[in-house]
Amino acid sequence: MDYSELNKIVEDANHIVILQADNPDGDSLGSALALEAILSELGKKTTLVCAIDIPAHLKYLNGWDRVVKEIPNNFDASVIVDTSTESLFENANGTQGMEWIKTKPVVVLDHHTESPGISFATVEVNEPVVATGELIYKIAKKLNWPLPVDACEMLATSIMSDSLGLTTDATTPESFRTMADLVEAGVDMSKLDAARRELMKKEPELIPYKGDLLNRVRFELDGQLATIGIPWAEIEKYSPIYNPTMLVMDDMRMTVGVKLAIGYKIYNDGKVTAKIRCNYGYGIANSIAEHFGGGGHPYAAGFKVLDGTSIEDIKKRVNAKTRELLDSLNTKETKQ
Ligand SMILES: [Mn+2]
Repeated sequence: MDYSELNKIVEDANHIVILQADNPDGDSLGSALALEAILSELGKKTTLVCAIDIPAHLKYLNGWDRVVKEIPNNFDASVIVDTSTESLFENANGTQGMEWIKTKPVVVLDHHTESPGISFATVEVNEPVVATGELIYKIAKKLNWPLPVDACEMLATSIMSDSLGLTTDATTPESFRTMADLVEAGVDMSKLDAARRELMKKEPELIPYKGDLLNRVRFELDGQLATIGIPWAEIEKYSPIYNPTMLVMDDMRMTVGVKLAIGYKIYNDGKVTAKIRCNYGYGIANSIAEHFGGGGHPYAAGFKVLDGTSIEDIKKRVNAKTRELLDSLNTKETKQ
């Protein structure tokens, strides 16, 4: 791919909107901020837009507070980062701003190669790299775009975020080479990581609460499934400062014998939500979630039950389904 069409759109535009979907993460925000730095260096005006508040854990990325919720009314082109799924623009779809986007050139930069695509895109660049940040680096090199060190920091953050520190399946030698180039360009990984860790620090009251939660973890299905239940009083008290389930999810998964962990939240109106996380080799989260009307990925999925079924009944049905799915995995293993 020569990126010439993309280059032409950027060259012809003065004011470029950089758009993230409704699920901002380290890659989408890092990519947006990197593009902002690169395009500014090219003399362009940029506006960063995301219809959803930037989550607290991403606020160590300098510039997150420049992201606005509304699409401006005068600009020349837009760049959508890290998505090729129109339904992920639920909050913007139907707004006047989104109509403006559709009347001007739209560049999509993404790495979700299985996604349906954006119907109103002028140019879609969707390559099987580990992060949109890696793609932007590749394009910047090819087009001789400037790469100021703040842009490099954001690209490094994108890559480390989506590759979970260069450890996922989708991480390639090229991802490592890109990271090496970025470090050579002046990115200080220890400084970036210190900033991220600072933001991960927890409020003191969460520490004894985490102890309570750990005491309440149940091991079921012969220790293959770890579960935790969070009642409404705790959701109300702790959710504003931390997602209770996530306080113990990693501990549950990092237990010998455990193949998956499920966190249930029981709301005051009877609603029950389940968050499912699976360990490597046991990617059945989406199959469980879909059985109960939810969805997600093999290793991370979730569902909601709104019809008032009791938590005990839900757990019984989930355990039965989980047992069935784990058994069929075992059968497959034996056959090999
Ligand atoms: Mn991504």
